[in-house]
Amino acid sequence: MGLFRSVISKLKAGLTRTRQALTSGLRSLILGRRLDEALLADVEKMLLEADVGVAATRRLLEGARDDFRAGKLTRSEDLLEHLKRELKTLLGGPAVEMAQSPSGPTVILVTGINGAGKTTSIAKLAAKYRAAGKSVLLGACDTFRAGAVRQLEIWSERLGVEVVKGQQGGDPAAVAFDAAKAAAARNVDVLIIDTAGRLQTQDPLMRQLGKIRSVIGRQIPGAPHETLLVLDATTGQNALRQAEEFSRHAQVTGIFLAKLDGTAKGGIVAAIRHGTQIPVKFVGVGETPEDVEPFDADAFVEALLGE
Ligand SMILES: Nc1nc2c(ncn2[C@@H]2O[C@H](COP(=O)(O)OP(=O)(O)OP(=O)(O)O)[C@@H](O)[C@H]2O)c(=O)[nH]1
Ligand SMILES: [Mg+2]
Repeated sequence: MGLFRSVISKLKAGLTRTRQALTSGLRSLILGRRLDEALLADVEKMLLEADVGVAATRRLLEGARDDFRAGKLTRSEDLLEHLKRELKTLLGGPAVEMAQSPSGPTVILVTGINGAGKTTSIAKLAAKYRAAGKSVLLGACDTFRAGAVRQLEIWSERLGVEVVKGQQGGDPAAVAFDAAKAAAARNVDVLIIDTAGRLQTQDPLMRQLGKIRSVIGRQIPGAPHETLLVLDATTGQNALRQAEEFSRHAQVTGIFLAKLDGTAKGGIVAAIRHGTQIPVKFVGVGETPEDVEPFDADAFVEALLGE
Protein backbone atom coordinates (compact mmCIF):
# COMPACT_ATOMS: atom_id res chain seq x y z
CA MET A 1 0.00 0.00 0.00
CA GLY A 2 1.44 3.33 -1.01
CA LEU A 3 1.55 6.52 0.95
CA PHE A 4 -1.22 8.01 -1.15
CA ARG A 5 -4.31 6.29 -2.44
CA SER A 6 -6.50 7.13 -5.36
CA VAL A 7 -10.18 7.95 -4.82
CA ILE A 8 -12.25 7.01 -7.87
CA SER A 9 -15.17 9.33 -7.07
CA LYS A 10 -12.87 12.34 -6.93
CA LEU A 11 -11.14 11.34 -10.13
CA LYS A 12 -14.51 10.93 -11.80
CA ALA A 13 -15.54 14.44 -10.79
CA GLY A 14 -12.24 15.80 -12.06
CA LEU A 15 -12.67 13.98 -15.34
CA THR A 16 -16.21 15.25 -15.88
CA ARG A 17 -15.43 17.17 -19.03
CA THR A 18 -13.46 14.36 -20.62
CA ARG A 19 -16.12 11.87 -19.58
CA GLN A 20 -18.80 13.97 -21.20
CA ALA A 21 -16.89 14.24 -24.42
CA LEU A 22 -15.28 10.84 -24.62
CA THR A 23 -17.23 8.35 -22.57
CA SER A 24 -20.76 9.56 -23.27
CA GLY A 25 -19.68 10.10 -26.84
CA LEU A 26 -18.34 6.58 -27.15
CA ARG A 27 -21.40 5.07 -25.53
CA SER A 28 -23.85 6.85 -27.77
CA LEU A 29 -21.67 6.14 -30.76
CA ILE A 30 -21.46 2.45 -30.03
CA LEU A 31 -24.93 1.72 -28.69
CA GLY A 32 -27.35 0.41 -31.26
CA ARG A 33 -24.76 0.31 -34.00
CA ARG A 34 -23.35 -2.66 -35.73
CA LEU A 35 -19.68 -3.31 -35.16
CA ASP A 36 -17.99 -2.72 -38.48
CA GLU A 37 -15.01 -0.87 -39.97
CA ALA A 38 -16.98 2.38 -40.06
CA LEU A 39 -17.73 2.20 -36.35
CA LEU A 40 -14.07 1.49 -35.60
CA ALA A 41 -13.12 4.52 -37.68
CA ASP A 42 -15.57 6.71 -35.76
CA VAL A 43 -14.20 5.49 -32.43
CA GLU A 44 -10.72 6.25 -33.68
CA LYS A 45 -11.76 9.79 -34.52
CA MET A 46 -13.23 10.27 -31.07
CA LEU A 47 -10.07 9.05 -29.35
CA LEU A 48 -8.01 11.45 -31.44
CA GLU A 49 -10.33 14.31 -30.50
CA ALA A 50 -9.76 13.46 -26.83
CA ASP A 51 -6.02 13.96 -27.45
CA VAL A 52 -5.07 10.33 -27.04
CA GLY A 53 -2.68 10.97 -29.91
CA VAL A 54 -2.09 9.13 -33.15
CA ALA A 55 0.34 6.50 -31.90
CA ALA A 56 -1.57 5.62 -28.73
CA THR A 57 -4.89 5.55 -30.60
CA ARG A 58 -3.47 3.17 -33.14
CA ARG A 59 -2.20 0.94 -30.39
CA LEU A 60 -5.52 1.02 -28.52
CA LEU A 61 -7.52 0.04 -31.59
CA GLU A 62 -5.07 -2.41 -33.09
CA GLY A 63 -6.29 -5.30 -30.97
CA ALA A 64 -9.93 -4.43 -31.53
CA ARG A 65 -9.43 -4.33 -35.31
CA ASP A 66 -7.54 -7.62 -35.30
CA ASP A 67 -10.16 -9.30 -33.13
CA PHE A 68 -12.99 -7.90 -35.24
CA ARG A 69 -11.39 -9.09 -38.46
CA ALA A 70 -10.74 -12.49 -36.92
CA GLY A 71 -14.38 -12.71 -35.91
CA LYS A 72 -13.51 -12.73 -32.20
CA LEU A 73 -15.04 -9.35 -31.46
CA THR A 74 -18.51 -9.18 -32.91
CA ARG A 75 -20.72 -7.14 -30.62
CA SER A 76 -20.36 -3.38 -30.45
CA GLU A 77 -21.20 -3.51 -26.70
CA ASP A 78 -18.00 -5.45 -26.16
CA LEU A 79 -15.91 -2.79 -27.81
CA LEU A 80 -15.98 -0.47 -24.81
CA GLU A 81 -14.82 -3.24 -22.48
CA HIS A 82 -12.13 -4.06 -24.97
CA LEU A 83 -10.96 -0.44 -25.02
CA LYS A 84 -10.94 -0.32 -21.23
CA ARG A 85 -8.69 -3.36 -21.08
CA GLU A 86 -6.36 -2.00 -23.73
CA LEU A 87 -6.18 1.39 -22.03
CA LYS A 88 -5.33 -0.19 -18.69
CA THR A 89 -2.52 -2.12 -20.34
CA LEU A 90 -1.29 0.96 -22.15
CA LEU A 91 -1.29 3.11 -19.01
CA GLY A 92 0.50 0.34 -17.27
CA GLY A 93 -0.37 -1.17 -13.93
CA PRO A 94 -0.30 0.26 -10.45
CA ALA A 95 0.84 3.70 -9.40
CA VAL A 96 4.55 4.47 -9.44
CA GLU A 97 5.41 5.51 -5.91
CA MET A 98 7.23 8.69 -5.04
CA ALA A 99 10.87 8.08 -4.20
CA GLN A 100 11.85 8.35 -0.59
CA SER A 101 15.24 9.11 0.82
CA PRO A 102 16.53 6.23 2.95
CA SER A 103 17.78 8.73 5.51
CA GLY A 104 17.30 12.45 5.90
CA PRO A 105 14.95 14.67 3.93
CA THR A 106 13.39 13.56 0.67
CA VAL A 107 13.82 16.40 -1.81
CA ILE A 108 11.31 17.03 -4.58
CA LEU A 109 12.26 19.51 -7.28
CA VAL A 110 9.34 20.90 -9.25
CA THR A 111 9.73 22.32 -12.72
CA GLY A 112 7.72 23.20 -15.81
CA ILE A 113 6.78 26.04 -18.11
CA ASN A 114 5.17 29.32 -16.99
CA GLY A 115 1.73 28.92 -15.53
CA ALA A 116 1.67 25.12 -15.84
CA GLY A 117 0.48 24.81 -12.24
CA LYS A 118 3.75 24.25 -10.37
CA THR A 119 3.08 26.29 -7.24
CA THR A 120 -0.48 25.03 -6.85
CA SER A 121 0.69 21.45 -7.34
CA ILE A 122 3.33 21.99 -4.65
CA ALA A 123 0.59 23.08 -2.25
CA LYS A 124 -1.26 19.87 -3.11
CA LEU A 125 1.78 17.70 -2.49
CA ALA A 126 2.54 19.51 0.77
CA ALA A 127 -1.04 18.92 1.92
CA LYS A 128 -0.79 15.21 1.02
CA TYR A 129 2.45 14.74 2.90
CA ARG A 130 1.11 16.67 5.90
CA ALA A 131 -2.00 14.49 5.93
CA ALA A 132 0.28 11.44 5.93
CA GLY A 133 1.98 12.82 9.05
CA LYS A 134 5.17 14.02 7.36
CA SER A 135 6.95 17.28 8.14
CA VAL A 136 7.32 19.50 5.10
CA LEU A 137 9.50 22.47 4.20
CA LEU A 138 9.13 24.53 1.02
CA GLY A 139 11.92 26.25 -0.90
CA ALA A 140 10.86 29.40 -2.79
CA CYS A 141 13.34 29.24 -5.66
CA ASP A 142 11.16 31.22 -8.06
CA THR A 143 12.97 34.47 -7.40
CA PHE A 144 12.13 35.68 -10.89
CA ARG A 145 8.41 36.40 -11.04
CA ALA A 146 7.11 39.20 -8.84
CA GLY A 147 4.65 37.76 -6.35
CA ALA A 148 5.87 34.19 -6.73
CA VAL A 149 7.35 33.99 -3.24
CA ARG A 150 4.25 35.55 -1.73
CA GLN A 151 2.05 33.04 -3.53
CA LEU A 152 3.99 30.16 -2.02
CA GLU A 153 3.93 31.83 1.39
CA ILE A 154 0.17 32.17 1.30
CA TRP A 155 -0.13 28.45 0.64
CA SER A 156 2.36 27.67 3.38
CA GLU A 157 0.40 29.72 5.90
CA ARG A 158 -2.78 27.91 4.97
CA LEU A 159 -1.13 24.52 5.16
CA GLY A 160 0.93 25.20 8.26
CA VAL A 161 4.33 24.53 6.69
CA GLU A 162 7.40 26.74 6.57
CA VAL A 163 9.09 28.35 3.60
CA VAL A 164 12.73 29.21 2.99
CA LYS A 165 12.96 32.26 0.75
CA GLY A 166 15.44 34.77 -0.56
CA GLN A 167 15.44 38.13 -2.29
CA GLN A 168 13.34 38.68 -5.36
CA GLY A 169 15.73 38.75 -8.31
CA GLY A 170 18.33 36.85 -6.31
CA ASP A 171 20.07 33.63 -7.26
CA PRO A 172 17.62 30.72 -7.08
CA ALA A 173 20.50 28.32 -6.41
CA ALA A 174 21.36 30.33 -3.28
CA VAL A 175 17.81 29.85 -2.03
CA ALA A 176 18.03 26.15 -2.88
CA PHE A 177 21.24 26.00 -0.83
CA ASP A 178 19.56 27.65 2.18
CA ALA A 179 16.47 25.48 1.86
CA ALA A 180 18.46 22.23 1.65
CA LYS A 181 20.63 23.28 4.57
CA ALA A 182 17.58 24.12 6.68
CA ALA A 183 15.86 20.86 5.69
CA ALA A 184 18.90 18.84 6.76
CA ALA A 185 19.40 20.80 9.99
CA ARG A 186 15.75 20.47 10.97
CA ASN A 187 15.62 16.91 9.67
CA VAL A 188 12.28 17.45 7.93
CA ASP A 189 10.77 14.55 6.06
CA VAL A 190 10.14 16.32 2.78
CA LEU A 191 11.58 19.42 1.11
CA ILE A 192 9.71 20.67 -1.96
CA ILE A 193 11.44 23.19 -4.19
CA ASP A 194 9.39 25.63 -6.29
CA THR A 195 11.12 27.02 -9.39
CA ALA A 196 10.40 29.74 -11.91
CA GLY A 197 8.56 28.79 -15.06
CA ARG A 198 10.93 28.17 -17.96
CA LEU A 199 10.83 26.95 -21.51
CA GLN A 200 12.78 23.86 -22.35
CA THR A 201 14.42 25.90 -25.11
CA GLN A 202 15.89 28.52 -22.75
CA ASP A 203 19.38 27.18 -22.26
CA PRO A 204 20.50 29.52 -19.44
CA LEU A 205 17.38 28.65 -17.46
CA MET A 206 17.83 24.95 -18.03
CA ARG A 207 21.42 25.31 -16.83
CA GLN A 208 20.14 27.16 -13.78
CA LEU A 209 17.99 24.14 -13.03
CA GLY A 210 21.13 22.03 -13.20
CA LYS A 211 22.82 24.34 -10.74
CA ILE A 212 19.90 24.09 -8.33
CA ARG A 213 20.12 20.31 -8.59
CA SER A 214 23.81 20.16 -7.82
CA VAL A 215 23.55 22.60 -4.93
CA ILE A 216 20.84 20.48 -3.33
CA GLY A 217 22.79 17.29 -4.03
CA ARG A 218 25.83 18.63 -2.21
CA GLN A 219 23.78 19.37 0.89
CA ILE A 220 21.66 16.23 0.91
CA PRO A 221 23.09 13.02 -0.57
CA GLY A 222 21.02 11.65 -3.44
CA ALA A 223 18.91 14.79 -3.72
CA PRO A 224 16.78 15.68 -5.54
CA HIS A 225 15.12 12.30 -5.11
CA GLU A 226 12.30 13.32 -7.40
CA THR A 227 12.17 15.85 -10.21
CA LEU A 228 8.55 16.41 -11.06
CA LEU A 229 7.57 18.04 -14.32
CA VAL A 230 4.25 19.84 -14.05
CA LEU A 231 2.29 19.78 -17.30
CA ASP A 232 -0.90 21.65 -18.09
CA ALA A 233 -3.34 19.04 -19.42
CA THR A 234 -5.27 21.72 -21.32
CA THR A 235 -2.31 22.31 -23.62
CA GLY A 236 -2.88 18.98 -25.33
CA GLN A 237 -0.17 17.53 -27.51
CA ASN A 238 2.07 20.45 -26.58
CA ALA A 239 2.31 18.91 -23.10
CA LEU A 240 3.69 15.78 -24.71
CA ARG A 241 6.42 17.76 -26.45
CA GLN A 242 7.34 19.48 -23.18
CA ALA A 243 7.64 16.10 -21.50
CA GLU A 244 10.02 14.93 -24.21
CA GLU A 245 12.12 18.10 -24.13
CA PHE A 246 12.33 18.58 -20.37
CA SER A 247 13.32 14.99 -19.84
CA ARG A 248 16.18 15.54 -22.25
CA HIS A 249 17.53 18.42 -20.15
CA ALA A 250 16.57 17.65 -16.58
CA GLN A 251 16.38 14.19 -15.08
CA VAL A 252 12.61 14.17 -14.80
CA THR A 253 11.39 11.28 -12.65
CA GLY A 254 7.68 11.90 -12.80
CA ILE A 255 4.91 14.00 -14.26
CA PHE A 256 2.31 15.94 -12.32
CA LEU A 257 -0.46 16.47 -14.84
CA ALA A 258 -2.33 19.57 -13.67
CA LYS A 259 -5.70 20.97 -14.80
CA LEU A 260 -7.14 17.68 -15.98
CA ASP A 261 -10.49 19.03 -14.76
CA GLY A 262 -10.23 21.92 -17.18
CA THR A 263 -10.13 19.88 -20.34
CA ALA A 264 -12.26 17.51 -22.37
CA LYS A 265 -9.02 16.08 -23.70
CA GLY A 266 -7.98 13.87 -20.80
CA GLY A 267 -6.76 11.32 -23.32
CA ILE A 268 -3.48 13.23 -23.17
CA VAL A 269 -2.56 10.90 -20.29
CA ALA A 270 -2.46 8.00 -22.74
CA ALA A 271 -0.43 10.03 -25.24
CA ILE A 272 2.12 10.91 -22.56
CA ARG A 273 2.29 7.33 -21.30
CA HIS A 274 2.74 5.97 -24.79
CA GLY A 275 5.11 8.69 -25.96
CA THR A 276 7.54 8.95 -23.03
CA GLN A 277 9.09 6.71 -20.44
CA ILE A 278 8.20 9.09 -17.61
CA PRO A 279 5.46 7.90 -15.28
CA VAL A 280 2.54 10.21 -14.56
CA LYS A 281 2.59 10.26 -10.76
CA PHE A 282 -0.19 12.70 -9.94
CA VAL A 283 -3.10 14.36 -11.64
CA GLY A 284 -4.45 17.75 -10.60
CA VAL A 285 -8.23 18.03 -10.77
CA GLY A 286 -8.95 21.51 -9.37
CA GLU A 287 -7.52 24.57 -7.69
CA THR A 288 -7.58 23.59 -4.01
CA PRO A 289 -4.94 21.54 -2.17
CA GLU A 290 -7.33 18.59 -1.97
CA ASP A 291 -7.73 18.44 -5.75
CA VAL A 292 -5.01 15.92 -6.47
CA GLU A 293 -4.98 12.20 -7.10
CA PRO A 294 -2.03 9.85 -7.31
CA PHE A 295 -2.13 8.35 -10.76
CA ASP A 296 -3.23 4.75 -10.87
CA ALA A 297 -3.99 3.27 -14.29
CA ASP A 298 -6.86 1.02 -13.22
CA ALA A 299 -8.55 3.71 -11.16
CA PHE A 300 -8.08 6.20 -13.96
CA VAL A 301 -9.62 3.96 -16.61
CA GLU A 302 -12.54 3.06 -14.35
CA ALA A 303 -13.15 6.74 -13.62
CA LEU A 304 -12.90 7.61 -17.29
CA LEU A 305 -14.73 4.80 -19.06
CA GLY A 306 -16.73 3.24 -16.23
CA GLU A 307 -20.47 3.74 -15.69
N1 LIG B 1 -8.66 23.94 -12.69
C1 LIG B 1 -7.41 23.79 -12.27
N2 LIG B 1 -6.60 24.85 -12.15
C2 LIG B 1 -5.35 24.66 -11.72
C3 LIG B 1 -4.84 23.37 -11.40
N3 LIG B 1 -3.55 23.52 -11.02
C4 LIG B 1 -3.27 24.84 -11.10
N4 LIG B 1 -4.35 25.55 -11.53
C5 LIG B 1 -4.45 26.99 -11.78
O1 LIG B 1 -3.52 27.37 -12.76
C6 LIG B 1 -3.05 28.68 -12.53
C7 LIG B 1 -1.52 28.71 -12.51
O2 LIG B 1 -1.09 27.96 -11.40
P1 LIG B 1 0.30 28.18 -10.67
O3 LIG B 1 0.40 27.14 -9.64
O4 LIG B 1 0.48 29.58 -10.26
O5 LIG B 1 1.28 27.86 -11.88
P2 LIG B 1 2.87 28.00 -11.92
O6 LIG B 1 3.35 26.95 -12.84
O7 LIG B 1 3.43 28.02 -10.56
O8 LIG B 1 3.02 29.44 -12.60
P3 LIG B 1 4.35 30.36 -12.69
O9 LIG B 1 5.01 30.30 -11.36
O10 LIG B 1 3.84 31.70 -13.05
O11 LIG B 1 5.19 29.76 -13.78
C8 LIG B 1 -3.68 29.13 -11.22
O12 LIG B 1 -4.81 29.91 -11.51
C9 LIG B 1 -4.09 27.82 -10.57
O13 LIG B 1 -5.19 27.96 -9.69
C10 LIG B 1 -5.71 22.23 -11.56
O14 LIG B 1 -5.39 21.05 -11.33
N5 LIG B 1 -6.98 22.50 -12.00
MG1 LIG C 1 4.71 29.34 -9.61
